[in-house]
Amino acid sequence: MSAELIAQLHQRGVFKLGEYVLKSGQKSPIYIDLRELITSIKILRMAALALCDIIKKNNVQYDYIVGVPYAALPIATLVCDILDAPMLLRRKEAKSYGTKKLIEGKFEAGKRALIVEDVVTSGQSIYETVEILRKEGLVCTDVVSVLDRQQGGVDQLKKQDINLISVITMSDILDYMISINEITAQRKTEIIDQLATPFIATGAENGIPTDWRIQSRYETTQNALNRRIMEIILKKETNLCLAADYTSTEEILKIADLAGPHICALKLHADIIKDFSPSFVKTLATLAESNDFVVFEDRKFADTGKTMELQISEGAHTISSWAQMVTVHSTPGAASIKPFKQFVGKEGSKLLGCLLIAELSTEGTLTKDDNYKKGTVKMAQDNKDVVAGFICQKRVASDPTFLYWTPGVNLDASTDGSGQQWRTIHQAIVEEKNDVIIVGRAITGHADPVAQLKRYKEAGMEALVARDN
Ligand code: 5BU
Repeated sequence: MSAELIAQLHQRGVFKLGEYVLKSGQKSPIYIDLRELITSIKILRMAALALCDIIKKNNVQYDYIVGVPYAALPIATLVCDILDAPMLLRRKEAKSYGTKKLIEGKFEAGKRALIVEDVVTSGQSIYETVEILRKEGLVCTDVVSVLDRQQGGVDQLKKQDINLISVITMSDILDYMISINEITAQRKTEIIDQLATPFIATGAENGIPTDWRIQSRYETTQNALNRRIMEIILKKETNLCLAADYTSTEEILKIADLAGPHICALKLHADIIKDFSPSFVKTLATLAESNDFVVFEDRKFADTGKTMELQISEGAHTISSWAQMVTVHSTPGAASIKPFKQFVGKEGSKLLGCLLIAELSTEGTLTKDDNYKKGTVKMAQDNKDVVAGFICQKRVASDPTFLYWTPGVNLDASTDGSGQQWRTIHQAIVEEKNDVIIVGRAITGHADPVAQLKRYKEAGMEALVARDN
């Protein structure tokens, strides 16, 4: 059954050879995205049947079946259907209303829960699920997965008394690729060796300290903007940046006043404001000072050095006279950074630093390209005095001296229908390892923005603490 599954997956182009960076930041010579499974119910069923097969063959005992969220949920559902077994659902975030339960479904403490996973790398996601189930009193000792990438998952889980059985292993896939002359036996050995090399997801590769806690980073940062932001995060316990995308100064000042206690930064698009004026930025600066937040202009500079120099200091907005931070595209190359350096510490300029845009949140963005991101990171690394960090979707560098800011966050919706892609705070912070969440319409478009500000502030900080402890 597993041989047929491998052949079917291969036919669909699920195995991709190349140079990939996994969620953990680890490099991988092969990428296998089993999420493509769900677009073919036939293959999904085949995988589910194979899972049922190993459950029976190995006489795995269970009272309930639980999928590791989210990718394994459809397959866990099919497994339950085939075995006629009761399913429980693990939530990634507790609901903010009602029962706040982390496990949905009826269960009795002391009974056995069997975990279903699609792909196992280090076993970390499985362990997170097991921990939650165990906290609820369920007995959790067995996991079945479709694919084991052979990256130490089995051993890591063993240490936690969890037994993992998989339908297919990376070796099986590579053997299949050898059999159809896609790779050589030598290449297989190289790939298996590379995957088995222990990985520390931290920056140790660059000899950089590996502590990601804001407190430690605050103590060592050399960058003026990061010092300011981290100081606020620690003092006000908020990693929330509000995107105040209103077109009138009245609305912006109103939300700035309400948001003040809950945010570390207020982000503007000055060019969408109808009645922008020097008195507006003056009032905003007073609010920022009394509430302790940073004023951020999301200008996304991308031009010749000279033009950007004029754009930041002249024209209707004279951005450097009021914004403490701005966004800059890396596309112009070295010109991206130079003009901004001279404004940090310059008389009459409020600029403390900038963020480079490594990856946009929009559907179909061309910034997904790995070389683009690498080039952006290199540019930042060479200019740490002015570049404080990145706008990204996943932490783009293993370097804790930068801060990673991420837009595309909404707890109640996944898209605005105009190309914006939203995901949850847990995903943005815990899974994708960003530091600051940039949230707009989830707050500004809500009937009760203050309640939302509190909700996003609390969830943002909770995720940050959970990620680093
Ligand atoms: P939203 O309402 O939460 O979608 O607002 C997100 C804000 O972040 C908005 O001001 C965008 O212009 C900004 N943004 C973004 O959404 N995605 C990006 O990749 C970048 C900026 Br860069």
